[in-house]
Parts: sequence; structure tokens; C-alpha cells
Amino acid sequence: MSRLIVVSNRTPGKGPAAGGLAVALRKTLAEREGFWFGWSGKLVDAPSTEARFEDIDGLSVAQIDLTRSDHHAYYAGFSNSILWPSFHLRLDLATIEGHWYEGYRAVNQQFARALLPLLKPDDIIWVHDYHLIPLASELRNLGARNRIGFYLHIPFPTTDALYAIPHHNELMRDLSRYDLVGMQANRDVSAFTEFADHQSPSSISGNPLKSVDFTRSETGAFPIGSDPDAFAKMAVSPAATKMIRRVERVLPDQRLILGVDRLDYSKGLPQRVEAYEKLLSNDAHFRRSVHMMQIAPPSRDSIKEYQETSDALDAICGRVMGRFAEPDWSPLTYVKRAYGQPSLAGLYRLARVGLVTPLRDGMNLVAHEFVASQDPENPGVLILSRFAGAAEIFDDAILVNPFDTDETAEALRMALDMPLKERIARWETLMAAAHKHSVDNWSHSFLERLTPSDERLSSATRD
Ligand code: ADQ
Repeated sequence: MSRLIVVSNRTPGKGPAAGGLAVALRKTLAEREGFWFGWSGKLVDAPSTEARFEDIDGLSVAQIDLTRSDHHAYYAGFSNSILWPSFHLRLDLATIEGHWYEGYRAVNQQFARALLPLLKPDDIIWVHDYHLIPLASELRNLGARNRIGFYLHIPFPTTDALYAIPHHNELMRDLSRYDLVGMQANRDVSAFTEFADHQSPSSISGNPLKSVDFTRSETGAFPIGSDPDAFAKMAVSPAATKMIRRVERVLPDQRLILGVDRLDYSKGLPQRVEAYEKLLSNDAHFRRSVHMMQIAPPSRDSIKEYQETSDALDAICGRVMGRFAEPDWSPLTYVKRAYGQPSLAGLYRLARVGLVTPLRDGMNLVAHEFVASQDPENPGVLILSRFAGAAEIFDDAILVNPFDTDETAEALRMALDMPLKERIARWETLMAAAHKHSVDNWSHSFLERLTPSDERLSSATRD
């Protein structure tokens, strides 16, 4: 079997893997004798030209260092102040500084130059996410002929939003140089196809410079998932049970509404707390019997728009506390830090409602993890944004428009009042979907499509 090389902005670190992605790809890499390539996390004066190999808990990792100025332009600049907001349809939050594109391109070139000498001709390369859109182009410009796949973890934008991104045509041409482009959801594939159709030679006749030829690149939806069995197990582990006891002690007889997210404007956090405020205001009988817990560790906090989201969330949490708290009852806990997965699994299991209401999201793994952690005999209810990729998979969740806080408040009421029988029936369907779309199935199906057809054929004959 050919080797697999995984490339992402950062390589996984030491210690227990933080996410299902690292665990799943770690397993696949072990089977295929490949390595993981990416930035080391170190900022240096002169960019490194050669990668350093390191064994990190049995995983072979090749890393390069970046200069502070390249990294700033590439990461906080072009990737997270232009691509992230535009792909999430938040053009109002994009900041465009023309020179960032040079840094973005320079880092992708640096990745390509350091990776090329490490490649064997039949290696398969799997590139992850919007930081590295130009990588296949850069590798091909240096002569690489390997099969290269790209996976976009975030939503694909509408054609209009794409046009607002500087150098969008070059970026789309870069995408067309992958053999396979994977997206989270059908909605993303449709948006991509719409753009590709716009670009077809017939629609841009007279302007050949603008045409991007997508005919050699395949595109498809490969929805990512969690490891549901691992979460189900973790949710009854001693660490999870300890967390459950800690919370039950301070919140006796309270039905818990739980949100877990990176503190990011795409996650709809202020709107979510506002919906909870409406629930308490409309239905006084919920006061004293429910409690909302929002866990949101800071993220990308050097970027102004993230600080503003954090301030907005502080303000609305303060308002809800001031409005509804009493000396012996608090409506809300807001925790601004990360927790280990077993503790999170415990909280998911304890919650009566998982409130997952991003304004737009590639997939949303919290929804998967919440479902997998439930007690089958007394499961909680998932309230899910229609604008998360997960909504295409979990249609037995209560689906809401997160911009409509009245609708979300009503969904909260419905979830809190939902009879056990209905909760079980919905959960069983959700859990079946979480299994069907596990992270293992995701990586296998993507790699199966990326693997050259002659290799696929010979492995099928061997089996
Ligand atoms: P994210 O935007 O980070 O991922 P998400 O899919 O929800 O969003 O993944 C978050 C991960 O971080 C989950 O595994 C969750 O458990 C963990 N996490 C969140 N809050 C935490 C906390 N307080 N403590 C510890 N862990 C926490 C991007 C895209 C998504 C896409 C994923 C994977 O934006 O749409 O689903 O990649 O492709």
C-alpha cells in the first residue's frame, strides 16, 4: 500500500490527542507508514528550509519553523481575517490587507519546498484546510506528480462571498490542481459546483484568463464525524463521573442546558444566550429549575473581531445574571477554558439539552460528541443550527435558525418538556447517524477515493 502523508497547519502535539481527527489519522498513518507534516509552532528569524523529523508518541512527524512576519500574514492575516470570515459568510468581519496574500503564498511555498524532498513517487498526500489551499499548486510547480487530496473543514462560500476574497481566481485554480477536493456537506459541494459552472469556458467566453479548469479534479461531500464508541465509553469513565458529581453537587435538581464551543463569532454565542434569556423571560416556571452552562475557551484572541465577540458574550452573560439571578439561584455558568475530553463527555451526558447553534459551521463535532455521550435510557435532546453541516446528518435533532432567537427559545422549551419516549426515539436515530458518519468511516472513504484505481483494484483482489 502506498504511504500516506498528512499535511496540516499544525502537527499534533504530545500527550492525549485533543480531537478525533488526530486520533483517526494517527491510526491511518500507522497502517500506511506515512508521516504528518506541518508547522512546529516555533517562530524563528530565518525560515527553515528542511523539515525535522520527530517521533511524537509513536507518530512520525516532520516539522518546519516559520518567521514571525510570514506566520502573521499567513495565519492571523490571510487565513483567519480573510478566508475564515468570508467562507463563513461574515464579510462584515473580514479585514483585507493586500500584503497578507504574499505571506500566505510564501508559507505554502515553504511547505512545498520542505516537503518535496521527503516524497516518494507513489506517496499519497492529504492536505487539510483553508490555510493550505495553494499547496498542491506549489508542489506541482516543483514537479510533484503524486495523488494529492484536499479536505476543507469549513463551509464553502457562496459565489458572491468568494468574489470578495482577494486573488479568489488563483485560489480556485489552486483547488483545481488537487486530484480530489473533499467538503463537509452537500451544501458545500453545491456552492463549489455553482462557482465552477460560473467559470466554465462557455460562461466566461471572451475572458480566458478567468477560466479555471476543474475537469481533472474530483469533488465530493465527505462529512467528518467523531469516534462515537470512544465518547460513549468516556462518558461513563471515572473522570466523567467525577465531573458529573461535581456539577450535580452545586446544581441539584437543575436541568442542564449545555454549550461547548471555541470562542468564535461563527458559533453564535451571544445569540444563544439571548435565546436562553427569552426562555426565562417568557416562561417564568423554568427559573430555578434550569441552568445554562456555556464552555468557551478563547481562540485566536490576537484578532480584534474575536476580542469583540468575547466582550459581547461577557456583556450578555452579565445581563442575564443581573436580570434573573437570585441569592440562592444562578441561571448561568460561563466558563472560559478548555477541558479534557473525558470531562466534556461527562458534561454532555449530564446535560438535558445540547445547545449547538453556530451561525455557520463546516460540520460541528460537538453535536456528534454530545449524541455519542448520552445515556441510552435517559438521553438529552440536541438543538442544532440548520446552518451547521451536521444538520444534513442529524435531522432528528430540533433544527433551528440561530439568528431567530424566538425560535431557539421555543426549541429550548420543547426540548425541556420533551417526554422520555420521544427523547429516546430521537436519540436512537441520531446515534445511528453518528455511527454511520464516524471519523474512521470519513477517513477511509476519503482515502479510498484518493487512492489510485489500480491500487484499489489489487487490494480488492487480495481481500
Ligand atoms: P471547530 O470550529 O473547532 O472545527 P468543532 O467541529 O465543533 O469546531 O470542533 C471543536 C472540537 O473542540 C470538538 O472536538 C470539541 O470537543 C473541542 N472543544 C470545544 N470546546 C472545548 C473545550 N472547552 N474544552 C475542550 N475541548 C473543546 C473545525 C470546523 C468545524 C468542523 C471541524 C472538524 O469549524 O465545522 O466540524 O473543524 O472538521
